[in-house]
Amino acid sequence: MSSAGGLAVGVHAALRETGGVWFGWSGDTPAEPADEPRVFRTGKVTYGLIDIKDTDFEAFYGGFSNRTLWPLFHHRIDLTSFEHQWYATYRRVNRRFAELLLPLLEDDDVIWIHDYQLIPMAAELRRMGVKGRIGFFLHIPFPAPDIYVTLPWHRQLAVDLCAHDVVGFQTGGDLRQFQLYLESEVGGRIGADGAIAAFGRELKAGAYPIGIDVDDVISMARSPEAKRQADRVKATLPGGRKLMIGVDRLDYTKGILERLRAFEKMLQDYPSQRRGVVMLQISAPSREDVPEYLDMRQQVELMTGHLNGAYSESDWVPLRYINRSFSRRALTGFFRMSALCLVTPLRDGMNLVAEEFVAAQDEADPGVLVLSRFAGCAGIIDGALIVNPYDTHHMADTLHAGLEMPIEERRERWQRMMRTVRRHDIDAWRDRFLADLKIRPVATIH
Ligand code: ADQ
Repeated sequence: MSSAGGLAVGVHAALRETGGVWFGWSGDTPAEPADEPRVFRTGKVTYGLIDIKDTDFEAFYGGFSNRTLWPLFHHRIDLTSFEHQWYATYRRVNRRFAELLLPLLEDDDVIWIHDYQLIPMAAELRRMGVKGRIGFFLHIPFPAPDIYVTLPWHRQLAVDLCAHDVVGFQTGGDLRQFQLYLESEVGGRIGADGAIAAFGRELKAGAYPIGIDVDDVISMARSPEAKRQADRVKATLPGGRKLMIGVDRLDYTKGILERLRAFEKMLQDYPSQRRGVVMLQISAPSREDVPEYLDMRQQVELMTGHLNGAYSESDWVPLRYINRSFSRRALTGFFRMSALCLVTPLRDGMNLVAEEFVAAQDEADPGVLVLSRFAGCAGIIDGALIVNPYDTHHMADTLHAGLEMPIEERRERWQRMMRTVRRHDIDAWRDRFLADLKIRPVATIH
């Protein structure tokens, strides 16, 4: 897998073990897509991959998915575009996905659909006569109803969500927003255990926080490749200089600018930290055809230039900014040698980087996690230093405190973090969701 992204990492880890059919976009956008999926098998997983027509791709993916649903669901109405033609294409592509999946289905198949690009797919399958159990998991946050209703098609997408048997969200907060919307806008009713009655259907909605494959990350972090990568960085940090790290897709939801501002403020307010610390920000290029991402990249580049220009000395540069993706092994090596990791999204479904950082640590000398309260995983990980990324002063103080934290406290916090990351790992997520999906809801609402 070459792209940096939490969905692919998480879902692959879950499927590798149980086996099943992975059905999705091939990554290709030809002028004349084939009429059937390309099917092949690797290990226990059968892949059915389909192309998206070049002329549909822009509106479906770069348009409705990433310039309408993505910003809106992350509370960025200011960056949201509402285009009827994008929406029409989004529905058409979802119908085609359903049509191409249909011949591969057997009667007792359980279908699990992932993320905001495919909200209407189950409703299309139902229209084609599919009666089996269908679940949906939303990897990103669900917005507050006041924001969600700015979407001209909010009702239609809610009907689509309710065509599933189980709808999963990352956090209890996301689940509540969805329930509030159904109750206040469309006369839906909420029963015990997440039961919902809406649009003439009954379903279950729940919170299923996604996690990581903890042992896989541990073994990557201890691998020779991770060590080699870490040693290369260590060789550039003379005299016990500490490394702080940030790793994300270059996305405006990740709070990268806010993080850099806090780093600058820390250098300003705590001159004793200067020369003693280097920040490594690794931002994988993402959605580069979307103009808002280009803007974001330019702002980060400007800020990097400013920060290094203002604070560097002849033998010390505070910020290393890398705009490319690394292998997951290399990342775990960097995590393991870092004294502190900054995960500061303005809004984020869960955030797997935070969990990967925790799992990659050396338990004898673990690093500190500084975590935004707006990451879904802030409700899961116990032991991180929680910050508000809009509060630059407090974040700067927290960075200083994190860098100075005594070893006993680091160990104690890390143990708590690791316990919670393990309890909510990828297997727990998959098993809980599938257990709910495979049983018919017991609670009915009248
Ligand atoms: P993402 O927004 O992509 O995921 P995240 O959960 O942090 O965010 O997952 C990113 C994944 O990509 C991690 O496994 C990370 O290691 C990898 N990655 C990030 N930057 C990288 C880089 N520079 N090079 C290589 N790999 C990199 C979406 C939602 C999240 C949700 C996940 C899973 O936005 O909120 O947690 O799905 O549901």
